[in-house]
Amino acid sequence: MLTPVLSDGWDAEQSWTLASYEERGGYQALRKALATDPDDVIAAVKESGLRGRGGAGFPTGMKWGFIPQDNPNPKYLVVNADESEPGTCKDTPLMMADPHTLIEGVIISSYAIRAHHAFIYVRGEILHVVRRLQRAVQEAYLAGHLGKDVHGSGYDLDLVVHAGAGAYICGEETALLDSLEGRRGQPRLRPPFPAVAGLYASPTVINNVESIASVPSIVANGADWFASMGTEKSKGMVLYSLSGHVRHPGQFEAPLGITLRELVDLAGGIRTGHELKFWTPGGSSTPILTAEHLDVPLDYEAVGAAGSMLGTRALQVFDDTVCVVRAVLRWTEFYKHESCGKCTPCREGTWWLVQTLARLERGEGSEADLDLLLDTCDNILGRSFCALGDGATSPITSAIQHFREEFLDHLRHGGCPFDPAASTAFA
Ligand code: L3W
Ligand code: SF4
Repeated sequence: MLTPVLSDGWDAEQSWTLASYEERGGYQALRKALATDPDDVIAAVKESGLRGRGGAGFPTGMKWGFIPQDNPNPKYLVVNADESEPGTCKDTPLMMADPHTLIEGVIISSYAIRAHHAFIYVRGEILHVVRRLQRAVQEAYLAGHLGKDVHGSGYDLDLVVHAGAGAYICGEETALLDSLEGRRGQPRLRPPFPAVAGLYASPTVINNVESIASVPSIVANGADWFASMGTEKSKGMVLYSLSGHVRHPGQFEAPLGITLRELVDLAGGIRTGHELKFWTPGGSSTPILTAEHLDVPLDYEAVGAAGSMLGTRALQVFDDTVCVVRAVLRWTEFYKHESCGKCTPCREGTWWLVQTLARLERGEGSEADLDLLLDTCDNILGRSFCALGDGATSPITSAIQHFREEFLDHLRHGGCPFDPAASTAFA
């Protein structure tokens, strides 16, 4: 196993303080970057193969390269810290344990794209994280890492921590921008992509917390070092969040391409006396997989070929005590609740999905309801304005694909065949 990069300092005493971060070599990458041409920093990130850690895996350096430098408007960097995908819980521990890695990444990334204003858009509900970030930003200003003339380089940067108001849709990048501008968060039409017309209609890079936190180590150790980890097209170390029925749930840093079997071993195995039934590779908006897929390398390509998406590497592990119909119903209720209402397929479709699933789960539906579910999904997928609608269909279609008989068992049984008391996931 390789040495952790992102989580390396998490066990240090008071790891979140500037003193601890600097003791571990923090802000040296910033000094190195400031002595480098911004275009060379972009080139290094491109060569490293870093891909966005927020779910889509879009190449980070390429995104930075889209910023039109001949556009006279200001350029902005926005960090998407609105982590709220069910099962996803990697950015919050990173920001709590090591906020300065993120801040150093923000400064280097802003310098590279020639931005002088940056924002971290963080979930308002996680007040402890908001406070930790604000304190760390204050420390960075006092130390001269932020503000006017950073380290005498002539480069100025202001960084604002902005607390959102708790809507999942604000993790969608354009809804996030609307929210940051003070409006109700709803997705915008793309193109134009934010790189061309983003915050205040100006060129804007939006990256996930983990993507930006990976930048200092790339600058410090070089693109080749980063590219030496992972697989051919999915490079680097990442955080995997294991939750559910493993003995020791938590964050595990490992290279892209590790398998769930290896990660479950690191997490102490499936709880005693039970077997893996199904799991999500990247949160609830990625199609579920089963024990058949334990040896699929967790990289963008292999998980895609297995019929799912790597997403945010939120590995929710469910054992044989869990009713898949109930699990899918719970996720669908989430999407119905979080649908922003802008487009009809998602606003109406998620409501109908919940009605049909709930009927099946109670054992009151009919076999035709499975076709109705698939038909409703078909009318949402690819017809919704943003990825939320598409994501809502993934757990349903994949659960019917892998566990059709279990849906029918509810009808034969006249209710859930599982003893709810035995299912701790939904107790
Ligand atoms: C300029 C082009 N920029 C693409 C940029 C685009 C964005 C990035 C990826 O969804 C996924 C979603 C969820 N010129 C560009 C361009 N870009 N073409 O590249 O874009 P895209 O559309 O592929 O994905 P997305 O809209 O960023 C993200 C999935 O992640 N997901 C959910 C995660 C949830 C969280 C959370 O809780 N906050 O992260 C999990 O799998 O379903 O498919 O920046 O602008 N020609
Ligand atoms: Fe809003 Fe859902 Fe349409 Fe996205 S797909 S714009 S969340 S209604």
